Amino acid sequence: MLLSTAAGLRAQFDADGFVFPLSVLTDGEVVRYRAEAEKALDGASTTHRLHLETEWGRALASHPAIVEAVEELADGPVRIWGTLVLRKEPWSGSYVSWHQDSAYRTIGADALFSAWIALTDSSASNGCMRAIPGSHRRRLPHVNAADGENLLSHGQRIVGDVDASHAVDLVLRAGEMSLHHIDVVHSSAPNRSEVPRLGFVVRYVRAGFEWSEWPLVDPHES
Ligand SMILES: O=C(O)CCC(=O)C(=O)O
Repeated sequence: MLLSTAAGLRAQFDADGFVFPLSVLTDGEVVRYRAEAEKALDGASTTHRLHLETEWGRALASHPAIVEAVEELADGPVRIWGTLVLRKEPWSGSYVSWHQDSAYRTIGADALFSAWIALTDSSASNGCMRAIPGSHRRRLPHVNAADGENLLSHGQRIVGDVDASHAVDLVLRAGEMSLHHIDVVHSSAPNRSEVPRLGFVVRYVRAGFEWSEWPLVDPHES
């Protein structure tokens, strides 16, 4: 993958609907943000709005290395739309069903970019994100089918069978991130290992995007 240039990053993203791995945090930052995320979770599997409610959440979502990569992809300035932490305990059945992020947001295909930042190593054995290359070109019907283990708030899942034969494991080391398109089909499996999996997700929108439900944050003003 030619991720070292903005053109390479965009070409890969346009072709697959995701890019990874991009190294963004130092070891010290991983230790700090992981401790903060664990504290905010307080034993839960998910928590959100951390960029609005905590200083560390805003700092992480505004991290220059992360924002620079997203702005290269967007080819212009972005704003922070949302943040989310997702944790899987060792040996936990928590999973994420196959879905497109657009299923639960009325946002255009070209407006939102997600960064999934690994605060622990994230591998096939502890339930890393999986994505289907090229699946971002078509929006698919979804149904809400929440169950106790699905980490998605409404259990959103694609209707019918998903052909996952070409799915890619987005394997990341702690401190690396992947970027994904709002329409890429993705999921993650339960944690079948003795180590936790912890990810901090930031959703960015292009500057100028109209949104009135909550404030959009300029990462350059943090
Ligand atoms: O963390 C996961 O396993 C899935 C995350 C996800 O669905 C997302 O960031 O859009």
